[in-house]
Order: sequence, then C-alpha cells, then structure tokens
Amino acid sequence: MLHPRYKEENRKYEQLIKRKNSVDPRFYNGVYERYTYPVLTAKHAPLIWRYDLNEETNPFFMERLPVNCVFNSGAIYLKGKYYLVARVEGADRKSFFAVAESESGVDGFRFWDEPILLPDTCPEETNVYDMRLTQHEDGWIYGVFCSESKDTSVNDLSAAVAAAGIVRTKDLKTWERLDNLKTLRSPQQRNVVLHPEFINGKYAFYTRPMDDFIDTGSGGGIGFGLCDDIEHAVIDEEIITSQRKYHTITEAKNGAGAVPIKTEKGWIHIAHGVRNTAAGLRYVLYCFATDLKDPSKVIAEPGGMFMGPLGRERIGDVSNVVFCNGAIVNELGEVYIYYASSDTRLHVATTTIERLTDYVFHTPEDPLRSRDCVAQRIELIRKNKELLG
Ligand code: M1P
Repeated sequence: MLHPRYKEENRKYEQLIKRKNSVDPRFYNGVYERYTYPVLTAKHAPLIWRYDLNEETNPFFMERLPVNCVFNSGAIYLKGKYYLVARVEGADRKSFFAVAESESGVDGFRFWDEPILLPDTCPEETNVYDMRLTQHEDGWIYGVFCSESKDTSVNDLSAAVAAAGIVRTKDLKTWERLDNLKTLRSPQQRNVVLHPEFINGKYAFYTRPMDDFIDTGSGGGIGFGLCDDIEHAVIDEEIITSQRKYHTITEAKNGAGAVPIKTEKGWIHIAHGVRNTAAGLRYVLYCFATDLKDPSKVIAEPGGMFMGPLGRERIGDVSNVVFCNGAIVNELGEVYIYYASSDTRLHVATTTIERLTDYVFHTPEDPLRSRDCVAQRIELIRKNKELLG
C-alpha cells in the first residue's frame, strides 16, 4: 500500500521542480549572468529513487537509498530541449549518470525515471563520473567520462587509477560502451573531452596527462591527441594546448571542461584551473580559444579566472570548487554554462556567443608578474580617466 506520507513529500518535490529561476540581480560582471537557484540538487533526485513507497516494507517512510549530491553534468541541446547527464552521487559515495530534461535550460530540470545503467564491460571499474557529451559530426552522441578503478599494484587502500571511458548513443536512452581510451604516454587520464569534428580525418581528444590519480605531476596542461578508431581509441602522442603556469590559476593542474564551442573566430574552451592554498585546492573556471583549423593551437587566453565560487557556492563536500563539464548553445546564440559548486550542486550561468567571444578575444592576458599586472591596470585606469575628463 502507498505510504500516506508520499503525498506530502511529492507535493514538496513538485514544488521544487516547478520553481521558477531568475537572474540573480546581486551579481553583475557583463560577461555572464548567475541565477538565484541551482538547477539540480540532491533534492531533485526523484522520490522513487530514494524511498520505498510501500507502507508495509517502509512503515516510517525512510529514505532507503539517499542521494548525497548532484553535480558535474554533461549537457546537450536536442530538438529545442536542454538535457543534462548529471553526476549523481549516492550516500554510498558511488557516482552514476542520469538524464535530466528542461524546456528552458534554467529551470524545470526533471530527471528521467531511471538513471543510466551502463553496459558492464569493465568489471574492475568502481566509480564513474563527469561525462562530457559530444554531438560528433559522425552522427553519434559520445559520452566520455572518468572510469575509476582500485590500483591493485600498490599496497594502499585508497590508491586508484583513472581512465577515460567512452559510450555512444543516438537518443540518450540506449548506450553502447566502447573501449576505454588508451594514451600510450600517460598512465592516468581524467577530464577527457572528444572534439566534435574530425581533424585530418581523425577523432580528436582533449586529454589531461597525469602521473597519478590526484597529481598531474609532470603533465604540462591540457593535452590534445588524435586517434583513428573510436571503437578502440588509442592516442600515441599528446601535445599540450593550454599550459599550466607558475603562480596562475592553473599552477597545480588544469583540465578541459565543456566540449569546445565553435565561433567565427575560433573554438572557445571553458576549462578549469586549480591552485593550491593553505586551505586546500581551489578550482575555478577559465577560458581560452584555439584555432579553427588546428584546435590544439591556443590563439587567445584571457588572464585569470572566468568564474570562481561565490557566496554559498564556496561550501560543500569539496569546498572552494567550481567545475564545468557541459555547456549548451541554442539556435539564438545563447550560451548556457552548467557549472557545479563545491562538488555538491549544479548551477547555470548564461551569456551569448557574442559576449563570450568578446570576453575571450578582448580580455588581456595574464602578464605573469605583479609589476606587469600593475602596469596593465594603470594603462586601463589612465584611459578611463581620460574618458571621464
Ligand atoms: O573535487 C574537484 C574536482 O576534482 C576532479 O578534477 P581534477 O581531476 O581536475 O582534479 C574531478 O574528480 C571532479 O569531478 C571534481 O569536481
């Protein structure tokens, strides 16, 4: 029998899903808008995922399988609708993927009834997360994600190995699992993104060479490599596109984020940069552009961060983090950037192709030294004073 409490909890749930979102008037930077509410949280997980609704087997109407958080989401725009493939983390710390759909892109995201049950082709795989969705010119939608397994080669319970898992679909419902990506020169991979077009007739990936599970070590930044066969993807050589740099927001590591956005002037990338602090790692978003014909070649990189965690975004399971692995451009040239805060919840920021292009190509680069930063700022101040009279 349906538990009587279901009605009340379902009423609250529907209220949450139907809540309208609006631009947060307290925030302005001219580059993008932030919104009042997150677009997905743990509370957006359907009740049927969490509760046993049967009064006989669940007399106290307890959450039997709680959801801890919903965050880093791949994003895709199909037939006028906004779809997210979110990272959902259960109370048991295991992440999985689930599709949420919205008409507006800023509110009304509702999860489909069942999360994605990936084909079980990797018995050693313990955890999966952070899918990037690429609408490829070959006609498939690819999902590239982190496939994490226990590192059994060392005597350390928490040692893990990260690899890039690859799936493909036509409808976000049926998923075919392909071989994990092999990068011959990098033992571990995370934050791998498939480029949407063929480059020299090959599939192109943005990679993140790293020496071990957490540290990128000798990995110089965001990598780029080509492969012939997507079903058994192997990259022999990775070259570095956006480099990590000393005393910048990418010093500790960086990683590709959303699938690059094609504009008239170049591919725009929304990536993340990580620096170390006494309070731990701080993750922010940054942008760069690469050449239309050679998407490994950086042609513009605004200095500093594009977005950092603000206010309540700063706090969560992994505090001081913003992370993005999905953005959507609709037919009006509006850009929806889905970013998660502190590995806990997912937000949206909106801009336009025009504004994003202006930001990427006209924001000055990081001069890399305080002295030069001051000179850069004084130049701006003096021009402004002249204008102000
Ligand atoms: O906890 C912050 C982020 O850490 C990882 O990113 P990176 O590999 O760059 O350190 C990812 O696990 C990501 O999911 C997470 O949000």
